[in-house]
Amino acid sequence: MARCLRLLFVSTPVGPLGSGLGGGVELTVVNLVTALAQRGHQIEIAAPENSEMIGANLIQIPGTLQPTAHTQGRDTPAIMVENAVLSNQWAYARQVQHSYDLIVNFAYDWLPFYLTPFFDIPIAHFVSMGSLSRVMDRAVSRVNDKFPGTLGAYTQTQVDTFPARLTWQLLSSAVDLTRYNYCDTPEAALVWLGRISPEKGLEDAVAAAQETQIPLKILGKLENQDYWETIQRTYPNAPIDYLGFVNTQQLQAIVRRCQGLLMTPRWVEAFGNVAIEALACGVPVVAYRRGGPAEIIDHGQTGWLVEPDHVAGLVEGIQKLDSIDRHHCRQQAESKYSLSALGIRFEQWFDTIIRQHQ
Ligand code: HBI
Repeated sequence: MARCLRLLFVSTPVGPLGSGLGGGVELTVVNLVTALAQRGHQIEIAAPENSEMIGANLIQIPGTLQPTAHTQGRDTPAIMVENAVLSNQWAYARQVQHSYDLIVNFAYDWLPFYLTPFFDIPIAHFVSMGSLSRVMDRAVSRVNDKFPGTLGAYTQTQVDTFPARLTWQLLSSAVDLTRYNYCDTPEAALVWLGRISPEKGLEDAVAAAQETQIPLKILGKLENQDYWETIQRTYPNAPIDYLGFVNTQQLQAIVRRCQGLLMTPRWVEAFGNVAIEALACGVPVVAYRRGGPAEIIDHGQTGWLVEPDHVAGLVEGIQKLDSIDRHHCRQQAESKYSLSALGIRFEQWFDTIIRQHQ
């Protein structure tokens, strides 16, 4: 096992850890802290104030939250708000950098990529979404050229959205299986998980619920109120039930009792952590064949991959859910998405970066 690493994680600036605003990357940070601490590494996390995480050494950084990149266009400029928590996080990181072997960036923002050459300590950049803007593509490419091997991502389909010449470490994702309880006898209900925002395509899942009249439970951060109200107005007869943003314990207690999870990404979902959370409960997934879910779901074995943006395909997949072996779904989560395997992958990536930097 590698020596004990002293790691500084700099979390996403769009929201405090535990708020749900950071979406899948929050879960990745939580899982990584658990997996790497189990391997003897020391981790501290510089995160926006009001962050909460059991068992983590949090450094609460004040300042204004960063506007989310996934709502901007390809020509959006790099944004720096007044008293940005992003700039305060990186001023702190620069100040304390010599107490660490490696800094790990989880922000999908221009500043940390631009600052990398000005740091003495190496920085690993975990990129949590596909390509969204030219300014970020350029910032990511410059880090790739000056510090090859320091770009990490979830999946091949995600990195395929970036300029082809970049080299990436593919790290996939994981779930803490001890937090998800398998259920063999579901109720007649479906579930949809995620930030309620247009790129997540919730309207298609609601349309499928209206067509099948199977109750659909909806869980996640209500990020876009107008979008949510439009969906409700468009599908007045859909049997839907919005249960808010809940913690993992409450989420799995609801998900495990459902027949299946619906995934309807409009964008190239970098991974889709909700898919492996469902599998960990034995819940099969009906997903658009797009982005991370297309790499995670084994068609016909752990769910059904359907034609993107076609509600009819979702309905067809829903009607075939009971032919999927739920126990096999749990087994796939255990064999492909365990926390210990995640810890080893990241530890090897970090070791390589530190060795190359010396
Ligand atoms: N937007 N500007 C910005 N920075 C982030 O780190 C960021 C984001 N939007 C979404 C997001 N992170 C996470 O929800 C995804 O990476 C999962």
